[in-house]
Amino acid sequence: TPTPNEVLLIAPVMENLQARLEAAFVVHRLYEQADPVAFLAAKGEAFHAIVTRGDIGVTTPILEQLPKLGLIAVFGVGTDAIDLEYTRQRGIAVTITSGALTEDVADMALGLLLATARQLCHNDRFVREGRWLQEAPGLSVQVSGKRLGIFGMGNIGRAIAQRATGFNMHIQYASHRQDSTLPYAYYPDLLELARESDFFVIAISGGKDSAGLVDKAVFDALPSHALVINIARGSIVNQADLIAALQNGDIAGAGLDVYAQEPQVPAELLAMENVVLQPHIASATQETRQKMSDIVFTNVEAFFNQAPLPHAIE
Ligand code: 8YV
Repeated sequence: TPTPNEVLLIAPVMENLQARLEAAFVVHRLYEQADPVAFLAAKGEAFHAIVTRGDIGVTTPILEQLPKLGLIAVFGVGTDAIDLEYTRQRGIAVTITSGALTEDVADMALGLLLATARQLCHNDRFVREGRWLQEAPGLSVQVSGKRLGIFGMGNIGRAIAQRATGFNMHIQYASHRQDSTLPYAYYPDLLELARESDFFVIAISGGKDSAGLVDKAVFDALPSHALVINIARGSIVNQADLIAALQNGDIAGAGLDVYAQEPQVPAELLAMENVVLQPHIASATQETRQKMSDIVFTNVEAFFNQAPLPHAIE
């Protein structure tokens, strides 16, 4: 019997990964089907592996149309857009690009913090628009030495803390559990952490357990001079509460890479000078995206070779 080698691509990934997949397997692009439902009904049986992105995942109705599925290879680390209870039940393996993007996402957290506090984007506009010729630039906010609250102490949270150490910041965190090997102050209560933070960085995983955890109560607890940075998932923040907190002056600014409904960014945020906006690109460096591509390919290849999957999650 011929080895099944058909891969379903749920959303576009890096060009060279698509090319490598196409050279080795038969690839079908779900996002290019005029009628995806009819396509899956006719063809669903053929697919043993799918490739998708962390921010897109795959819906359970699609998985239900793929009775032979054995692998979901995720281009990213987030699994919040996949029902893992369902995949476990069916014995579908899930691989992620663990380790590849930690440093870049932590770099982006610090970049957003510096850009927001030191008003880099605002002042870039100030220079480009010729306003420097007419008036003096305003004063910004010091970063070094401040109290940094990190919500989430996984690999990315740790990498952020490590960088913040170089800025002599007082690092403290809230997380589902304390790690006593870390030299940072642990707050079991998120609101306590918020009260003691000049900067508040969100670095926990997305998903139903963390949905909406950063809401009005957190914004009220933060000092009014606080800056909020999110490099994790838009779903963790109640976006309407965030907008209200910025409008009311309950917090002083925000640096965001992620949003509730990407790529939609609310007009209220677009209009605010004290908000720095990025289009979900924390992991989007050439180096990291290449590593992510290699990891995805390696896992798909291992799967079809019936070899152990190097990046499977439990
Ligand atoms: C990527 C991400 O932007 O790792 C994740 O979960 O959200 C990001 O690294 C995404 O997966 C690729 O589009």
